[in-house]
Amino acid sequence: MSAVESWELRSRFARRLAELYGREVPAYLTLVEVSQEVNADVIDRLGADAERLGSIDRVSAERHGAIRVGTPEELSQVSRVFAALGMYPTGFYDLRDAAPQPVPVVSTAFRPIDSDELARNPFRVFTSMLVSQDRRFFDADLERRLANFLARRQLFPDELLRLADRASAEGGLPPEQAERFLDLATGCFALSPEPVDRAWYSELERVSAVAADIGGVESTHINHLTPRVLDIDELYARMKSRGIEMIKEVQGPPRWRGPDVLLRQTSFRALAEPRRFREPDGSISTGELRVRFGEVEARGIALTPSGRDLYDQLVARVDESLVYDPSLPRQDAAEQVWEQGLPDSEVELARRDLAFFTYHINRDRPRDGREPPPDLTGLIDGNWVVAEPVVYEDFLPRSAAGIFSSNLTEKGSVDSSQGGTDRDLGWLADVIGRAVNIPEEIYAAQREESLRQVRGALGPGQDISNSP
Ligand code: OOG
Ligand code: NI
Repeated sequence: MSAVESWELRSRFARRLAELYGREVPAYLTLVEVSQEVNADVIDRLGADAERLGSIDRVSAERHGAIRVGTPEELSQVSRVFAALGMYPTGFYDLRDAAPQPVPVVSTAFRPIDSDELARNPFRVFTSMLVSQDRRFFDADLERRLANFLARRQLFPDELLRLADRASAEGGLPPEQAERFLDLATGCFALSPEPVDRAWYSELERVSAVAADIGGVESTHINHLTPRVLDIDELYARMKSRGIEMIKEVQGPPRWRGPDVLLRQTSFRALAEPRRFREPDGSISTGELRVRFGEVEARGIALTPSGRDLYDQLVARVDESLVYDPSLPRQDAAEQVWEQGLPDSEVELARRDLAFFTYHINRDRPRDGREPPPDLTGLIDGNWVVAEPVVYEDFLPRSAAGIFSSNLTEKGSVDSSQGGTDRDLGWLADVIGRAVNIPEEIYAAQREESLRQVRGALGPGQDISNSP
């Protein structure tokens, strides 16, 4: 029998996690059901246009997960598991000084990079690591006790790591080993039945509920699994009408008449789940924790660095207008700002180099004897090329912080008189032992490759720069 390749491992792993999470958090199944209803309705309404940012097969299967680990070593181990699945660290997110609430973690996303891998299965996992060295959150004594606690646990068994390394080296695993690998890998993300040490958990919770969820328990677990939906406002309304308490708003760009860009997300509040506790007197009791929740997202077009700058300016403008008029719903304020600030068509986003597209020769262009113009704007305007939007495959730090904080019950405590601890993409790469990809570079390379082909087809003398 031939090997199970890494893309197939990834798609089977994503399915296994979904089954696990559906058993553990049944509300997840409702979310998936409603997402699928909404997607089917959008396809009925818009036909092929609905698939402009991904085929319905890809979108229906698409999920992202989130996990949280405690130490650099745990992060480097989980990165070996993800590498076996063809998922590589991409992007660096520092949530420690995030508004509305700082969270003592830095994060990256493990995801496929190549477009054909993404098309096969785009499963990605937002992965956060506790920064217990950060004095704004943890004093030296707590840091030391956290380090001791975390050093005693092993999240990923040796057998799993060995199989993972073999899968990475060989691009897959023989069927039997693949099965074993998937059993072990999925098992690592199940909620642990081990009792939680009440006093220790509560002490960490006073600093940060996320710190308690990471460093107060014996294992990690999948925190949420997020389906992709084609109309997130419709989904939000339908969930509410089913009586499910959603967070206040959709995070990210507003609903508006122009193209969807980046990422819009929303979630329902974490549900109370029964957990066992070890009380200070040694007895075992049952209680509950609210940690895991449901999230859903709609993906738009990836923005170029200048598009992203513009996006950040627009967000700042929305924030300002809400300072002047706090009674305004954020959606309304943002929609106004968007209409004034962002081009409302794909072609204009392309012409102004605000969003990423791949370019392809327009085979339907009638031959009129003209020579193709030398620049990209000319090629777009003269219908020589068609532009296909590049989907944003990453995350937004502000939305991530919003999602984290809307699900925290305890406020936590931050001592801002203390300095932070430096963490950046390079530091993360050292910890993981492999390069951390920069999202914008991946998108730019895709665009560049398409332009190389356009140049080839139009013949020499075409010096198309990739920025109009
Ligand atoms: C991660 C929160 C961020 C997203 O989609 O932005 C996130 C977490 O709660 O661990 O998942
Ligand atoms: Ni998420």
